[in-house]
Amino acid sequence: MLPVFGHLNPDTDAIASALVYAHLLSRQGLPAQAYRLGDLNFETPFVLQKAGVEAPPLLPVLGAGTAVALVDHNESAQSAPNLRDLQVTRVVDHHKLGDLTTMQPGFLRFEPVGCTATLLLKLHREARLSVEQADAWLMLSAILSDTLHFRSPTTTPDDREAVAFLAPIAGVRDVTAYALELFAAKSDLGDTPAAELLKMDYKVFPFGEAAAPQRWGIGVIETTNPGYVFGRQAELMDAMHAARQADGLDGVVLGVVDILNGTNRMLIPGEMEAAVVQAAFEAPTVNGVADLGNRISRKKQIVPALEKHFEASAEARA
Ligand SMILES: [Mn+2]
Repeated sequence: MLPVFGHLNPDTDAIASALVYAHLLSRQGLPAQAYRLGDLNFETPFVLQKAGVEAPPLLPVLGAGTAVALVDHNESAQSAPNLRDLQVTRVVDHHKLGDLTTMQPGFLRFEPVGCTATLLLKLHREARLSVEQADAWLMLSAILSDTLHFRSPTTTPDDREAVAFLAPIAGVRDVTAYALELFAAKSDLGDTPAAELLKMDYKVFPFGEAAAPQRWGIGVIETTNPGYVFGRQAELMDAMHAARQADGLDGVVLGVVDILNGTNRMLIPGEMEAAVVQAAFEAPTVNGVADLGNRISRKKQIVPALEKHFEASAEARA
């Protein structure tokens, strides 16, 4: 069985795409099994219940050389800890290419669309396979989640078309109402400890050149209720300081995205982060918060600006 998995700190796309891709490969005669690389967030159990699908099991430790398929990520810092010893044979992803290498020629499908599930629908069509109802639920939900129901600048016409195609198969009559249910589930954070909130949708990115490498942890909380998150600002700041130290990072930031208004106010725990965010985004930090306006996409707006900033500072040093 080919293990198929998405990134650490999985979001709905990472889980749904692993399940759908494993099912698609199995239907095509390549037995595959979906796994997850961490606990589910608050939105995904709602999606799985609607789809009538069980959560995939946690990825066990895989022996060196095991063939694996990746979905919704490709960078080793966001993957299984021993990814470099594994044999990546397939990747379906919509993120920038990171440090991926393969031992053999592989099946790689990368497109700058809003969601991995949009690419999985294309793979169904290219294979001339019908889409089953549970898979339609999973893909539809992942696309609505990743694109914030088309509010994210990562949204493409392909994502919109995929949702229009999948909704009747899933049996969703009112996509807008379903998206709001999804966002309500995502925003129901309860009394989750701050350290968990920080890491719920959190990725580590390497920046800069080899001579002066930087590793930053970038978390995002997408919510319809940002007031709740800012009510816990002090605890979150403590959790960010702790994560920076424990994980040996150069910076940690946490974007708080107001889903319905399409705005991002980022929590900035220290002076170093504040200086970088000022330089990269021209956004001053006031009382620990930098207003990034409508820059709500980590992959399309936050990470590229930081990458550019650290490249420019490397050039300035050279
Ligand atoms: Mn995704």
